[in-house]
Amino acid sequence: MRVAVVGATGAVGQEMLKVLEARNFPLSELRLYASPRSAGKTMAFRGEAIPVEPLPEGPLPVDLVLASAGGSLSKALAPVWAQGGALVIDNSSAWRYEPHVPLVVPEVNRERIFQHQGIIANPNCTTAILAMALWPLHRAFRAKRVIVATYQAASGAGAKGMEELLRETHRQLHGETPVAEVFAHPLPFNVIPHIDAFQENGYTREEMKVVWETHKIFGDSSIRISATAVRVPTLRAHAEAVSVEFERPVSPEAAREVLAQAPGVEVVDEPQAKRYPMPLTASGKWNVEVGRIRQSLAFDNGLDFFVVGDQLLKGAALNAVQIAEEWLKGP
Ligand code: A2P
Ligand code: 11C
Repeated sequence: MRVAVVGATGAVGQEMLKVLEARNFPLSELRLYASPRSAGKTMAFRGEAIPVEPLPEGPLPVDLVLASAGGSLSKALAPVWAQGGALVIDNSSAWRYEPHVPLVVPEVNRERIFQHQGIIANPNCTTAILAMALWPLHRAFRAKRVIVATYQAASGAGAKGMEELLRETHRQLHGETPVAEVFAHPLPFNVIPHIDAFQENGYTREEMKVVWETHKIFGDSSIRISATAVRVPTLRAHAEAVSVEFERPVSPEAAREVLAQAPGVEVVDEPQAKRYPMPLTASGKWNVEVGRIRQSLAFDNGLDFFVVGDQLLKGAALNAVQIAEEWLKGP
């Protein structure tokens, strides 16, 4: 298995290398691609320094492409890589909404992997993290309505977003006027209810991605979903406060039992011991943390809970590598 990571030097690309190494992915050759700006760099993998190559315009000499270098690049080049014989697992939003492109969280819709026509899309991080907790509950109790408010880390805006948060925090602590280039406003000591572009319906594209992608991954467009997506000054784990109305009766105890059996989910729900999901504890973890599970005061058959996942891992690199692993295992 010859593997390419496109966008290897980015926030997600760097995690892809770490995940491939940590999970001992069966690859015979690894090629790393980025922009010409990264020419001359090397990256460590299994004790070797692998050169970062400028991305060529044509096909890549590999069997699997893990791409995370932005939507416009994937839109133009993913079909070229696929026609060259590689399976492309694309982390951008370029292909997610094409009917013939599977959009996959393996714990939810693994079977879709085997219907690919050369490209498989990796979901938006906010959606993937929500899906990990919502899917097992949906299977057990049938979700009717979902209301979610997010607390999204700087890493969602890539390495530049993380750098801006650290740099501007430092500047602000030293009395300098903060500058916002990546984010719409200075992020340190702030929260910004604006991620991606505003749509005609008043929601942002990030908020609509949660709706569109959850429907596609679950194969069920009947669930009514509303989201408010908010950027907060954390580095790399997204948190989400979720309220769900179910068709069937539900209790926090029953939900905890279901979630305790769900792969990729860790129930962290001992409030009296100050144990609940947090970016601080979820960062660097493969599992998403779910807790604060309680009966809704607003809905009959309703639950409120809090889910936190590493945006760069289950929200991006880990999910992409898991799709590749499942593809290798076969249907
Ligand atoms: P580079 O580091 O050379 O700019 P992030 O989302 O963290 O900003 O990362 C984006 C990734 O996509 C980086 O690896 C970046 O490489 C890569 N990238 C951006 N533009 C291109 C391009 N035109 N060709 C190849 N890689 C690109
Ligand atoms: C953010 N969720 O936190 C975005 C980043 O559709 O893959 C990922 C955007 C996407 O800013």
